[in-house]
Amino acid sequence: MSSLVSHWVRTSDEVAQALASGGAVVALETAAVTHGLPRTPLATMPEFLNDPTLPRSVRACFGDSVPVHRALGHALAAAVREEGAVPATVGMLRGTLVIGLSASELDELADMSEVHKIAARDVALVAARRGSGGTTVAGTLFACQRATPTPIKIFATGGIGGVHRGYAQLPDISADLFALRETSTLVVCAGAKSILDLPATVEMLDTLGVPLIGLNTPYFPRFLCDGAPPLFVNTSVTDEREAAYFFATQQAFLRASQDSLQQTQQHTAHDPRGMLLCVPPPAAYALQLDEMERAVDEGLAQADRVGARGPDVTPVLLDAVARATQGRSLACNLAVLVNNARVAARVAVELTRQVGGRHA
Ligand code: PSU
Ligand code: MN
Repeated sequence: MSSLVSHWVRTSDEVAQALASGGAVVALETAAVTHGLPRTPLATMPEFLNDPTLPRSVRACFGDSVPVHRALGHALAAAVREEGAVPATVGMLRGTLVIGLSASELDELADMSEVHKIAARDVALVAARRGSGGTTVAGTLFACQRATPTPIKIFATGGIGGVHRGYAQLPDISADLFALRETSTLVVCAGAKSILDLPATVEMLDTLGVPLIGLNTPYFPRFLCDGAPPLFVNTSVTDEREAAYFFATQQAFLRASQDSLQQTQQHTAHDPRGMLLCVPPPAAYALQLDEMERAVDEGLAQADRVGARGPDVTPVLLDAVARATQGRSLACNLAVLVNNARVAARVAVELTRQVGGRHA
């Protein structure tokens, strides 16, 4: 099977074969690899390395001398495989948007000194210069829709981007939010990153009409902190099977309504297409809200000092928060990313089992 659509977008053979046979596939982003994590080994976080709840194949990725960011891509792929799904790690290598990076391609991306942070807008800009980089949620959703022979339906990340604090002065709103509305993909996340203005982010998701489903929680999680009032999801499900059912139903509705629109020759570009499955951070790692807020304040001051703007804001904040929490935010960030990958894989497997799931 030739999965090469063009030299701009390439779906790996393994991912293409899984998609062709209706198998479980989970897309993974790489902006967290290239821009979200320190490029140093995990030695300072023994509690994460020794966590008995992690599959051995996942823990094995974090060797003593492996930089965290390099280990992460492998760990997420391993977590997805443990649950019986095929990982489709997305990233750009020398101008090609690759859907299903191999282990060596992942290392290549992690080791590059000049990497871009690629949202949907940036895909063509970076490709034009044959550049490389990690895809954000928005960039990865762009890729999900263009996978061959069928789009990828399930995608795992840590925390999505959203409305930044101080948006009234400077409207920094992540392209992730708009991509979520436009792409027919279920995104598994721990809500939006704690560094954001979360009430404003939830309002924006509401305005855009992105459905928020909580996995065993009524609250919209705060990435590294548990959810709490007044931020709620729209509905909550008890397990991955029910999450898959909700998503399959949304997709069936979309197909049915598109059919009837076509029959009457109407067009609409404004159906909400995506869905957010919100998973709280694993309890053993979650940070307290007041501690998180103090750390974010330090991060914001730091971002201000270095004059961070645009795509640089999120990495600067994440780094400052990690230092302010003595690395505990980092351990939690990793736990969240791995946990979400596992949940996403279980949902993907459930989706293949459910009637209509295959074509959802
Ligand atoms: N989740 C993490 N770490 C990260 C990100 C998500 O645990 O670094 C990345 C995602 O790729 C997300 C991006 O799309 O941060 C948001 O960046 P911005 O606010 O510039 O849109
Ligand atoms: Mn931004």
